[in-house]
Amino acid sequence: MAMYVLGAGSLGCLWAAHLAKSAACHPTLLLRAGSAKLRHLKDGRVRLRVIRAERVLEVEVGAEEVNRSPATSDIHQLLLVTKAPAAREALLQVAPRLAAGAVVIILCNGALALHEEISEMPASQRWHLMCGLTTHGAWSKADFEVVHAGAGDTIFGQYGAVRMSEETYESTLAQLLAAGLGGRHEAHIERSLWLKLAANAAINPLTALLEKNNGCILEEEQISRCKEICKEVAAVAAASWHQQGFASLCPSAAEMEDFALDTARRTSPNRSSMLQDVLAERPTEIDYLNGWLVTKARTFGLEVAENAQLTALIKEKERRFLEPKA
Ligand code: KPL
Repeated sequence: MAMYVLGAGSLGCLWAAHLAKSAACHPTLLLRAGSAKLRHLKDGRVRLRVIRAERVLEVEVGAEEVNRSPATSDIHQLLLVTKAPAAREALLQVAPRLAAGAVVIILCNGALALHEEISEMPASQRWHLMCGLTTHGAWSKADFEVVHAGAGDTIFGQYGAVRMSEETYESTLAQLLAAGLGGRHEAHIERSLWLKLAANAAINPLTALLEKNNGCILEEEQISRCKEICKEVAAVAAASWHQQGFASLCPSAAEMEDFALDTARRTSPNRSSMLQDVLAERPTEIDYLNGWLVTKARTFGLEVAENAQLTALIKEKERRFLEPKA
């Protein structure tokens, strides 16, 4: 079965390389129309290099421009690994190629916010959405060359109103798990997505503001900020779950804090993706993490002062490099 990977950044290359190695499916990387990375393609293929400590994995995978054959509905499985702010536009480009009933696996940071955004796209009514979360840390050394800096885990689950058949779900999951990047099915994926959101809401903006690796979250001052952030995330999660009527599965503030600190511990030498974005002067994912929480909190009449302040500070930092200089 062909698995298309939308997004050729660090996570996209990491997944494409491991999927190719597993031979459980044939991955094809989809590149943005007009991407400068297209120049590396030879006969519709590209060589990926993944560096993990002393070991180097080198494999060839298929690669093509996202809208190469716009008139055909040839894509049945799509792993979405773009940056959250780029996901909607990328999906719009690929939409004509997605077959009815195609499985779209959202494996981006900010998956809760992104799932909400994608569900509002009319075309998404024809797709089956799966969500995943991964705590692997990776960064791009060069085009198609990735350093797999922190081994993490990956969890997948069905999420959304349109459910796929058990058979489709099981076969998609088997291919993803064969990649060997950890992974298991989670019946209550929403619970894990909130835990991951708490980890990203704490680690990403704090490391980006301090310009330090993930391990800095384990310093005393940052632990107490992490606690406050998680308390606010848990309050928004509780309000959201209460509205949906199954509040008993909602993770507590203490569980969120444990998860965030454990993630910081396991990925301590890593640069968070937000720190990488800031250093490369790229737009960050803040609107899909703390920014989304602030908006959500408002709809429930809740105050999330710590998350609001972090959102404002990251936006201020972004403005300094994104706005044209006078
Ligand atoms: O998801 C991450 C990110 O950097 O965006 C973590 C898990 C924090 C790893 O760095």
